[in-house]
Parts: sequence; structure tokens; C-alpha cells
Amino acid sequence: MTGGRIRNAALAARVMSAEDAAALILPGSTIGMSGFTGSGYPKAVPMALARRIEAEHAAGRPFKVSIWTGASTGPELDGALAKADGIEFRLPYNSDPVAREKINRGTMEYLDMHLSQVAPAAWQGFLGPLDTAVIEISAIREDGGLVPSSSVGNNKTWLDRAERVILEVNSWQSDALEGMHDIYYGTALPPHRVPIPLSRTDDRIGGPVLLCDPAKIVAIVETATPDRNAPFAGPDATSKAIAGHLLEFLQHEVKKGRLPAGLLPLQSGVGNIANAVMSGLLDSPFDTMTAYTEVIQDGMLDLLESGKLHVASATAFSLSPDAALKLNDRMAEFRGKIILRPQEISNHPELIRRLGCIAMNGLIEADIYGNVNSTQIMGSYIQNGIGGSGDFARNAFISIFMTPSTAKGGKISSIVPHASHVDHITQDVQVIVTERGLADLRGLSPKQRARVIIENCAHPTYRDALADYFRRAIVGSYGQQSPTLLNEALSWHQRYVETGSMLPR
Ligand code: 0RQ
Repeated sequence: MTGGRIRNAALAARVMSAEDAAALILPGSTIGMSGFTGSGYPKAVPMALARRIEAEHAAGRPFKVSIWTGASTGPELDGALAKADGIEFRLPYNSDPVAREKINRGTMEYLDMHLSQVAPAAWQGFLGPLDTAVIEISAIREDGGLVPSSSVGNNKTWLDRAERVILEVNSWQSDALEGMHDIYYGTALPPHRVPIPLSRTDDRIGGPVLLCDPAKIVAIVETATPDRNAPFAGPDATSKAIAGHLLEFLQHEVKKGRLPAGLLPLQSGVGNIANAVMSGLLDSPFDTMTAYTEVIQDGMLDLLESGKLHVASATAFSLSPDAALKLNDRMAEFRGKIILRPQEISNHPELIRRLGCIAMNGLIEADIYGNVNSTQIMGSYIQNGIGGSGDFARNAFISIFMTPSTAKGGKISSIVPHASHVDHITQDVQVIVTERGLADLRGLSPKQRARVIIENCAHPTYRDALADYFRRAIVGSYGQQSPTLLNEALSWHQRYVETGSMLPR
């Protein structure tokens, strides 16, 4: 037994090797796996499954599966299965580079979904049947309760919906995780749905464990493998400038009385910039902050440690290797300040609206009217997915998007005449920040927005060209609500595809 982690005798009898467990998975099946932003994903069974798929392919037999998760996982899951050409269909979020290449080459189907909507869609029967759940946990209690590990994601739903369940009990995960989670079982399908009784970030409305019918548990695999996440790049001049503009804005809002002194619950997206903003808050005057967010990154852990952030509610950790080790060592201390919930609760539109979250997310490009593309480079190449950005942006008290003003060494402008793909319509975008400055778009019409975005956010290399486009669009557009030159709107993207640069020829 893994350090006494399997405390239920009947279930302890179902321990087997990862190979034997993977052999229970049939070709063509749909598997609900745990895992969210590199945390709490199964590590041994997916690798064993990938080896089995490779052997089957070598013998000339087809073998693919469909994979549902919470969000992104790690190289042992998405990476290994994608490399084995074993994934037919994937939802709802991916950041694995091998899987990304397969999706963009057209050899893997990918459904990019709002993360709050995945569990409800599964319950509503919109996604089809779920054959097997493969879920990482940190322990099994005497009463059969499953103690989650470093993410909750959609695990509750996969355990409920799957016909059979394979568990990975990971002894690398701290045993002090027990008691950190809040698993709410009060969701129901309409017309029986009732309000979720959560009105503060630190409310606990469920229990500490995942429940599962023991008769469905066909295999238990013991592991001791760390979550694998890339380290964050330290804040550079660009991310520090973005954080600076944002903090100044928040202070201004407090001064104007539009935000309380301790701000409102923070939501911070994925990536280096979001992490840098959290670091910037360390030196800010705000000292009674809370977070109602999706993932806890390094910067948020530092904020908790400093005492400026009182509590963080999320569905998962997304930590650098160093921060993960620190957290594991001091889990008991952090347990009183962190609550991990199912993603349908961490990202629930009703709760985000009620709590009045301050949403801060990254973007790929924004157009001059404030439409935001978070997912598809040049309108077709998926980077990661919409993740929880839509859940938060539409429902937040204030919705902020952040980006460097250029990408790819200046060859791409993040502010473009027309977004090549839109994830967040202009109505869901209230503030855009680049290292050049901040555009406060609240209460502005599209044309007013365009002037502020071009002036405050665009890189000087592209500013005149954007202003020129906007001026000519006002003359030549079919309508005047958001002036657009249809034959030119995507010409910057076309130029990049043809020449490797958006810079005017
Ligand atoms: O690619 O590494 O190959 O060069 O996109 O960009 O600048 O490192 O930024 O890590 O903050 O990610 C929108 C992707 C930003 C992220 C996005 C290229 C750039 C680089 C990453 P390379 P950066 P970040 C809740 C919130 C959606 C999900 C979300 C994201 C790579 O924030 O996935 O918000 N958001 N979830 O070069 C071409 C452009 C580009 C571009 C950036 N205009 N054109 N390439 N890149 N801008 C949490 C969850 O949901 C889990």
C-alpha cells in the first residue's frame, strides 16, 4: 500500500499494475480523465495505454480513444497519447505541444469549450456516453471516500457518469490535502436546479471527498509521480509594465469608490503575465484581498503567504516545480486559506456575477473595437483554448484583458484592424492593457473604443497604420457602427501568413 493511502480494505484488493488497468480500456472508448492545468492528472495509466496503443498500431490494428478532462494535463497524458496517435477526439482544453500540432494538422478532433459548461453538458447528455473514468486521487478513506489531489476539475462528474472507474492513488501528493477540497453535490438538471448557496469566496458548501459507487471501481494503481509544470518566466519589463498599468487602474477605481479597499474577488488567468500581475499585487497597498479563480499560480501562493490575500478559491493548482514542492511541504499551513472546488462551481457564471469578480485574462489579439481572440492564431491555429476566460469575462464585475502589444519579436501586432477569430465579443471586454498603456472601454461606443485602444494600447510601430485604417474605414465602410473595410480587415493576417510579418511592406 502507498504509505497507508488506501485505507479501505475492500478497495485495497483492487490494486494492480498500470498495464493491467490500461488493458481494461477498449479501443474506441471515451475516457474521462482527471487533470487541470498540469495538476492532478493520472500519470501511469495513460502512459501504459499509450504503450498499448503503439503496440496495436505496430501490429496493424487501429486503436484510438476520446479523451475528456478538466483542462490541460501533462506530458504523461496528452503528450504520450498524442504521440502514440491514440487520440481521436479531445475536449475541453489543451496546452500540450504534441497534441496542439496534431489538432492543427487536422489529425485530431478538438472541442474547445467554456470550462464551466463541460459537466452540465455531460449531465444533459449532450456529449454522449462515458465509458471509463481515470482519476488521480491522493487517498482512499476507510469509508471509501476519495480524497482529491491537486485538482478537482470534472472528477465528480466523470466518477458519476462513467460505467467503470480506474483510480490512481498518488503518494507524491501531500496527505495534508485532505480537508482542502469542497465537493458540492447539490447541482441538478432543470427543472430541479436550485440556487448554489455560496455568497463568499471562503464559503464551504459541500464535503471534503469525492463519492463513487465502489462496485464501479475496477482497478486501483499506485503512483508516486510529481505533477509536471513548466516554470514561469520571471517578470520582464513588459509584464512589469502591464502589471503597473493595471495596479494603477485598480487604485484609481478604489479612489473613485467603484471598488472597495480590499478590491473584489480576483480571477487571474493562465500564463506569465497573469503571474506577473499577482507578483505586482505583492507590493500594492491592497491587503485584504480574496480570490475566486480557476487556478492558483505561483504569484497567488506568494500573495497568500504574505497575508495580503486572505483566501483563494479555485479548482486546481498550476505551479512551477519549485512552488509545487514548497506547497507540498507546507500544505497543512495553506489548507486553511485555499479551497479547491469542482470547475462547474469555481467557474460558475451565477457565482462569478454574485461575487463580482475582477477578471484578468490574457489574449492573443484584440481588434480596434475591443473584440478579443484568446484562442486561434491567424484565425485557425489553436493555441490552447478558451478555458475559463469566457466564464469569467462575461460575468465579472469588471473584465480585463492583458497582452504585450506585439508578438513574435514585433512581427505581429496584438492590436489588429479586425480580430481573425473572436472568443470574447466587445460587450464582454471592459479594459485592455498592454505595456504601452490601458484602455478603459467602459461606457464607450465602438468608434470611441477604437480611438482609445489605438492611442493607449497599440505598439508605436503599428499605431499609425491602425489609425490610418480606422480613418479610411469611417469613409468607406458599409455602416458606421463599427466601421470596417471588408476587403482589408484581415489583410494584416494575410500578410503575416504570406511574408512572416504584419509590418507594412
Ligand atoms: O507562443 O511560445 O510559441 O512564442 O502565444 O503567448 O505571450 O507567452 O502569453 O502565456 O499569457 O498566453 C492567450 C495564449 C496568452 C493564454 C494566451 C503566442 C506567443 C506564444 C503564448 P510561442 P504569451 P501567455 C483561465 C483563463 C485562454 C485561456 C484563458 C490563454 C503563445 O492566456 O491560453 O484565458 N488564454 N484561461 O508567441 C500569434 C499573436 C500572439 C501569438 C501570443 N497575436 N499572434 N501568436 N502569441 N499572441 C485559466 C484557464 O482557463 C485554465
